Amino acid sequence: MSVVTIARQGTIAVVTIDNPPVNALSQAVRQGLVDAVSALDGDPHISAVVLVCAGRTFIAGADVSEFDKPPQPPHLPDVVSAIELAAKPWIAAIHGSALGGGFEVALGCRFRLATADASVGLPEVTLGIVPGAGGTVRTLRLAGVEAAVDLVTTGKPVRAPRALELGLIDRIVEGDLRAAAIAFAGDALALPQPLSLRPAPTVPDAFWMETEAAIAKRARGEVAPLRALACLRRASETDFAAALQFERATFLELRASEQAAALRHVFFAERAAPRPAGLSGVQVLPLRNTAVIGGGTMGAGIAAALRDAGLPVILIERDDAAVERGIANLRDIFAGAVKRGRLTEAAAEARLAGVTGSTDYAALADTDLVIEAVFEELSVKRQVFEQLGRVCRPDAVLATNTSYLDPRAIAEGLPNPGRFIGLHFFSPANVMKLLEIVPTPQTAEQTLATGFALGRMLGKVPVRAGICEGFIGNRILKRYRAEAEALVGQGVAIAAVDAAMRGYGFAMGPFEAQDLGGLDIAFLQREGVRAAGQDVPETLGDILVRAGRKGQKTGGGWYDYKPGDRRPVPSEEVARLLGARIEPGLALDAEAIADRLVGAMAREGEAILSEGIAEKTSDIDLVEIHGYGFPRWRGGPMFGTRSTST
Ligand code: T1G
Repeated sequence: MSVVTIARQGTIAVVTIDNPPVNALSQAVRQGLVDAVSALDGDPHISAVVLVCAGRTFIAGADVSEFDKPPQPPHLPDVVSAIELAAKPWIAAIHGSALGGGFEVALGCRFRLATADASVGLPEVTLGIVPGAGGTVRTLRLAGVEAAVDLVTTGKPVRAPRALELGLIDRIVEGDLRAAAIAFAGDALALPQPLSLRPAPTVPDAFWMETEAAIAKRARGEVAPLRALACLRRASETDFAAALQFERATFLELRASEQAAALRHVFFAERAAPRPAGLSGVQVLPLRNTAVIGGGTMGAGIAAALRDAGLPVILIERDDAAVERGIANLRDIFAGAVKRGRLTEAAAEARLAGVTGSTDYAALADTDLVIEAVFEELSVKRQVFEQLGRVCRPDAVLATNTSYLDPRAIAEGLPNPGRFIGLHFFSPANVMKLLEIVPTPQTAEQTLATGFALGRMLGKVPVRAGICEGFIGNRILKRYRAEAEALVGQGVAIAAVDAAMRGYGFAMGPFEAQDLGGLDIAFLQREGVRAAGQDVPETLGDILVRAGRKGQKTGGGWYDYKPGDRRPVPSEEVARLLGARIEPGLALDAEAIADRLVGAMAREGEAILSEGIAEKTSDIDLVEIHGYGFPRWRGGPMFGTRSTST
């Protein structure tokens, strides 16, 4: 079955691409398009051509799975040029997403029509590359410099209404897209000039200088956004052919880069994570209504995530005042989304209307899924599950959001333990993508599959984790922090460690991050383990917490902070407090510091893998990227040479 077919309706030809799942521009699709141009240019009965796609979306881009192979002709720039300079005008009819090469093909068409919920974009920089088929050169001529810079260097798609405002599309179509496009093509069209023949807009040098500085600050070592900007400047300041050649050369160079390989690794790992091969075909339990026990920061965040997915939520707290506080936390979350333009007022009200506050567990008699998010104390959690075991249906999925306690201890004595599972959300739970799914040995496969189905419904990156202290992410975080403290103990300055990890691509170094989150959280966790009789050596962080230095919230932690100023200042008190524990003498440059810390993460990842706590290295990479800010364009601690595992 050809992936590109031609139908004729009067004098209008309809070229349909049908290449599931997302009509990616495989070699066969590219060849089919070139053949269609030849066939239709030679057909005297045809006056115009409509390009549509079958399935759920317009062309989603070049076929990312072909990037590891040498490019095969016909090359996409030639395909786009053939369409653009065809004797008959082509009209792109866009539904779903026209992304990357898909939007570049649409830019080769004389007109672009789209459904209201469609989006267009050039996400290439998110894959470590730049557009490779005229996206920078044509977008700049179509929508101007600033719009092109925003679209190309951020990689963020725009929805049809915004695309129409920017001139990226010509019309939003209601109803049947194919019919509307055929009707549009049948009108006497005043044909605009092909984009390749239009003059390029220019801007003062200062614009490029300022934009480059802003992107460099945001990119933190990621290469593609800056190279995309260079392509756009070429597109503005040289002729079309020269700019197209420069763009193509940049694309081919970056396509072979380590950062592009890392970003492709993450792209495919993210798409594999929500559907583990071992669970395909396992029946999922119903997820129609939910409940959250605990309306604090985590509980309210989880409830907000459930509401964002359209699921009704019963929010249970211990008394009316706590219920009110929980509802108020939710109201604040949605109000913040309205303020940031992510929700309308009406949508925020609807989110809140779907939450029922209660102190009565009997309200959960017919709830499909209950997520416990109460204080991180075993006896408190066990009390919650003792009540849930009494009032909930035997097939209701009961989950704990614990981050450090053993789920087996929490579920001890629970009737029907097969329906119990750990669902470890990361704060803020309605924003952070990572969800660690932690089955106990008694968790039924159906319950595990339901956990992943919930992850898909919430738009999370779900990763299965085995039971150990800290599961995958917090266990690696503990190792990362210990290695950072070891460097300080060997004489490396605290600020040098943080600067090195920011230079590696983290938003913050390990010590700055602890000051922001609070040193006392991990301190209390260590104290709990000590109280249970385990020997946990005193850490440098313990010394600081015992001295009252818990981080920004106490005016000082690893650093000092001036009142009202969150900028970290190296602390003489810290030097005094830790002096006895520091053997000066180790001098490491930033790269060596980063190698030490990322190497420690990778070694802990190897242990996690060998113990079966994680199923594959890419899962560990996803945990670090989506839970702990590991720079995405580095692929994760296990990616590439850092991991010896397959
Ligand atoms: N190539 C190959 N496979 C792709 C693909 C692509 N571009 N996009 C998606 N898939 C697969 C994906 O792996 C999954 O496979 C299935 O399709 C459904 O994807 C020359 C060089 C389009 C918004 O970056 O953003 O063009 O797991 O789960 O949530 O300048 O896919 O089912 O086997 O994500 O509905 C630029 C990437 C490429 C778009 C749909 N294009 N894709 O989201 O489905 S570079 C992109 C997406 C380029 C040119 C350059 C999303 C989507 P499987 P999914 P979805």
